[in-house]
Amino acid sequence: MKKPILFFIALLLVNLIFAQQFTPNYDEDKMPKYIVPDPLLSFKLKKVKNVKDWEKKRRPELLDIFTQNMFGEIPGQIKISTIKVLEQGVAYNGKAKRKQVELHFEKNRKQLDFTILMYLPNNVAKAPVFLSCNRFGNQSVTDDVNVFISNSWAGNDPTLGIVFNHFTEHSRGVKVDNWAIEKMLDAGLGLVTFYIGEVDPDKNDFTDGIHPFLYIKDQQKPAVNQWGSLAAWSWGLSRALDYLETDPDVDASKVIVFGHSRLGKTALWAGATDNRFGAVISNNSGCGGAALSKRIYGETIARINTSFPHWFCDNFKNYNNREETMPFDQHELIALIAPRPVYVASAVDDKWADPKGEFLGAYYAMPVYKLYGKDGLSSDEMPLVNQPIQNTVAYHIRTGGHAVTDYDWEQYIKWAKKELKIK
Ligand code: GTR
Repeated sequence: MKKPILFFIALLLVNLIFAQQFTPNYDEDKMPKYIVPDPLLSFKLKKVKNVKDWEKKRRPELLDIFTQNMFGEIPGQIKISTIKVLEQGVAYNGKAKRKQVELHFEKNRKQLDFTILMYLPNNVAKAPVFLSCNRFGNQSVTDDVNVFISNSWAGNDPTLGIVFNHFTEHSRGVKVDNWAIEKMLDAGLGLVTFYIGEVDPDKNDFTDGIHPFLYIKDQQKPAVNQWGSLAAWSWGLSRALDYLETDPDVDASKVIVFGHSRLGKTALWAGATDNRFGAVISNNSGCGGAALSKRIYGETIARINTSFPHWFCDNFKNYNNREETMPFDQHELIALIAPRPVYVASAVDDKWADPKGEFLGAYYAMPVYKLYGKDGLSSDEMPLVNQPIQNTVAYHIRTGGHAVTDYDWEQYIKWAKKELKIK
């Protein structure tokens, strides 16, 4: 057998054994001693003293390290070829304008389109909006029968209405509880969403979705420093924003990019890479999101790279079980969003995502926000449960488990209105 094949088989075996043996650490006393890298100290050990140093020197080197070693770079540009408004109507008892818009892409003899579902408050001329991708199809976020069933691959799950890898009518509304659409509308905000599977199906296969658009010659998968699925979904969020900038019914300067869990990681990356997003919300984003990796609490880098080898670029696997060697950590991902408002939220029972690590991720981003004179978290003590801190950097931990609840949305709406001065 050839050496690379043997190496690959050995790697597979190690990963399999590791996946079976993994027992998460949930004990603060068993955590290693770790040093949180100073976001204001450059890799050449130069201290950042002002916004100019940050923006010209430190921010670019941090963005680069996250790009090359974690999320992966996008090796080219893919722009929207055509926009088609598929459908428009009225929904939620007249409270909302509904639009379904198809974005079409063509490159490298490939074609792809994804459909954006929008609900905009009927009484607002140019609506601020929450923008998020979704995991179970546009039809899953609402009971509205006029919403098209998202097309494209989805993992089989008859309980969620997914049969033969496709959504069925049974999947309509299965996730309504996660999307407080009427609360948003009542507050004068809209929701814009699209299904991640139409951009890049959530599986370890890079022959489908958007990645092949930028392959050269016989390339089968992204190179070690090139985009994984999270970066692809975040690319989708930026293309959705390209469209929103052309929609006269939307205030594109007030687009709040939101995501839960794997999509919380995606939202943070979108906010870091695209400064047109007005604000960012990470709900229970955990490992690879807001939680500090160096704590080794709950899900770890080796574990996430084993369960979801396609989410990050291959270079990220260099840190499997080697968190102490990382010259960066997740608070610096949050710092890349500064000075724009960012909200990190956790849930008490969501230990896998490391609530304290998520809080500290937001807390240690503060020096950069302070450079801009922005307020946030003033102490490394976590706030009490259900007692949000809502400054430019905001945080809450609520009762309950890994989910997006009405409580979460009530906080996000209140905070977004204050931070983005929405009337
Ligand atoms: C988990 C994964 C987490 C989180 C979650 C989700 O299995 O370990 O990192 O992203 O999935 O997205 O629901």
